[in-house]
Amino acid sequence: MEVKNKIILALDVLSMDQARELLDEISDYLDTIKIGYPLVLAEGLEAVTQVKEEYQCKIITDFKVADIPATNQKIANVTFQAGADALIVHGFVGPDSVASCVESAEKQGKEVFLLTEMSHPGASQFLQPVSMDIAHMGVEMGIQNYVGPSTRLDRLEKIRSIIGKDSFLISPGVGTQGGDPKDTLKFADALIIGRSIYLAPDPVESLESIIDSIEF
Ligand code: O7E
Repeated sequence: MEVKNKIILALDVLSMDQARELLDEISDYLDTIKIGYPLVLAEGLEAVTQVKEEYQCKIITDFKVADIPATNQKIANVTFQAGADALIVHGFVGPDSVASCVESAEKQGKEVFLLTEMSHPGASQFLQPVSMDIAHMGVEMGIQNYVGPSTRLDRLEKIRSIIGKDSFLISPGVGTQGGDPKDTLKFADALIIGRSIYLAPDPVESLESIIDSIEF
């Protein structure tokens, strides 16, 4: 997946009015937007369809899908039918659950991102001990796209070494959670950024300064 300016906006606002107000200002800098539970629970799955159509961008839906295969497949089918280009899936549920999303994606010409380790402090307790195994599982399954934390660069580097240089790795945790954009891009292909942009007093200025910090 190609990502303009190597930045994926985490559109974690709670209404389409807020989403449009933000995107009217900054959409020229972006071509890939992540939409997850906050906006979809507030406005419905139509939010995915609307943002994609109105701003002509790729949508990665972040439902961190983590159910049995049959349920995962229904979630994936409905999400892709709403226009999502990619779906983020948890790896800890195992290969059969992940495979059901991959199957749905392949049928519809869409993509799956496998979530390995998360960026928040609590991820160290249960997820971290298995996150490299999840990355290995992804490689065995032939998965191309991964998510890993910008808040622990030693772990992100390990994930990159497992999945190989040709896989596509996106990384949340930059800015508000403490990760550094440029350092993260030593290992990741693109950053997922939310609050540092949408809570900034001037989102355009914030986004431009992140882009400058990546380029120079
Ligand atoms: O901290 P922010 O505001 O820049 O937002 C980060 C976004 O990335 C937010 O939507 C959050 O839910 C998501 N995220 C993490 O912060 N950490 C993770 O480990 C994983 C995700 C995520 O997006 O998961 C799927 C990619």
